[in-house]
Amino acid sequence: MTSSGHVTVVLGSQWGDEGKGKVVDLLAEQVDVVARCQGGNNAGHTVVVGETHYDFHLLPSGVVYQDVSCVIGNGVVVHVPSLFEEIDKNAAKGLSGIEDRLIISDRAHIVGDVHQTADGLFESEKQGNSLGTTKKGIGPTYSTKMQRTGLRMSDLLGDKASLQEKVKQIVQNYALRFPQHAFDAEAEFKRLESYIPRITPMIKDTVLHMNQSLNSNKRILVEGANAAMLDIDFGTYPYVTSSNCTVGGVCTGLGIPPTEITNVIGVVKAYTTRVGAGRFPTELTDEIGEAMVNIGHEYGVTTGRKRRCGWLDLMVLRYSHMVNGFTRLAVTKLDILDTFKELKVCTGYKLDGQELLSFPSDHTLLERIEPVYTTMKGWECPTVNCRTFESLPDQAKSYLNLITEFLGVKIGWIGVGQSRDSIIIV
Ligand code: 2SA
Ligand code: GDP
Ligand code: MG
Repeated sequence: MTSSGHVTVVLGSQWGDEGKGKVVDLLAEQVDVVARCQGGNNAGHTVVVGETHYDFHLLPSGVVYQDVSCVIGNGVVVHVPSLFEEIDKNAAKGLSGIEDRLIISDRAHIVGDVHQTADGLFESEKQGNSLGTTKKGIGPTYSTKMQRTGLRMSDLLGDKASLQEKVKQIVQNYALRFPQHAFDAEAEFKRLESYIPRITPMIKDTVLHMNQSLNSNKRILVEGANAAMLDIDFGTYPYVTSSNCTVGGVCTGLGIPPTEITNVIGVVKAYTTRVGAGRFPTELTDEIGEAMVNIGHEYGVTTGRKRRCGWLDLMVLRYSHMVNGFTRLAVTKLDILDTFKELKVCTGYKLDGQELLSFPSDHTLLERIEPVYTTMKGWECPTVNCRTFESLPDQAKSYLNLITEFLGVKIGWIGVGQSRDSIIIV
């Protein structure tokens, strides 16, 4: 191993949709490789370049740069027809040669249609207690991976009879679990078989590729999906996704050593949002929360679902920083707060009158937590044209300084609009 480490990681610090796509787009201009390490097409990452809006789900957002090579790592779960659709949609928008510069790990697990069906069935059987998944088959696919009955990309390259047998086993398991549903193992196999000619050239040993890239001093950017509070271990379990969205997922999802990671950028939305079920302590169910939804256009990129909004929660960020060790923060959507008269920031939690030192593991406690707020005056003027920290209104500077001081991490970027150039580089 001769590399000195050139890996920058971009991670969501809250409940997702912080603007990771925009931050990756900004940084991808200076790198050679952009890689996804976990999640699947539950993710929805937006990149806005001039008049063109891109929404990426499986493709790393760096694909907008023609000279960047893209990696879908072993930790990602891939629904192959959705990937093809995404490639075609973006080719129609003018991104050329995607298939020539995309490689997919031979160890990545395949999301079958059967997993997506099962996701929907598990959700409907929970009735009022559903998790609010994206129904993209993420949980069921990671479950089969852990049960060691999953299908991997390498299975598409091998013996057809063995592939057919593996598909049959997975489908039969779900047929036993959901006898009311008509599953068709043969149709599932035929569909998978039909993807083989197109997907085969993209399937590679990405562990070797990533390590060769490191050894030849290539600059690598890792694009995290979902976020710390949705992490299967550290998030608000069970209202979480099924992968490690925190920094550990980078190593296990790509096969690169932790010592190669030089920068960990935490993307922080200037307020809090959450889509799907599960509580968050600073949620606003009043007109202020509704104003955040409307001004911030808070609707899911994958499902179109409305995102719930609330005040910025520094207890969440401190916890997220404990797990991830952020070296810099990218604060996004500051402009969405431009019109608010007053802003609150959560700086502590109380439970039965006692101060909590960290984020609790028990989700049921979240409804009893009393957030301790610091109230600040809003800046009530546009920030969209600000391009330096100094040019921001004083109250906005104080808001950002509070984040830095509370966490002890510097802010490197401040988002003040959707487009690529609406950014302050500090
Ligand atoms: P899943 O489908 O099993 O991963 O769902 C489990 C929980 O994880 C949440 N989740 C997300 N939260 C925010 N953004 C996500 N991506 C899309 C977006 C979401 C969308 O970018 O807007 O379009 O609705 C995402 N993906 C999963 C999910 O809401 C469940 O709470
Ligand atoms: P991701 O999943 O973290 O990549 O975030 P999403 O793309 O799901 O959602 C973030 C939304 O905020 C997208 O519509 C972005 O275009 C938008 N966005 C990102 N940064 C900013 C910003 O600084 N200001 C504004 N107004 N919008 C932003
Ligand atoms: Mg998103």
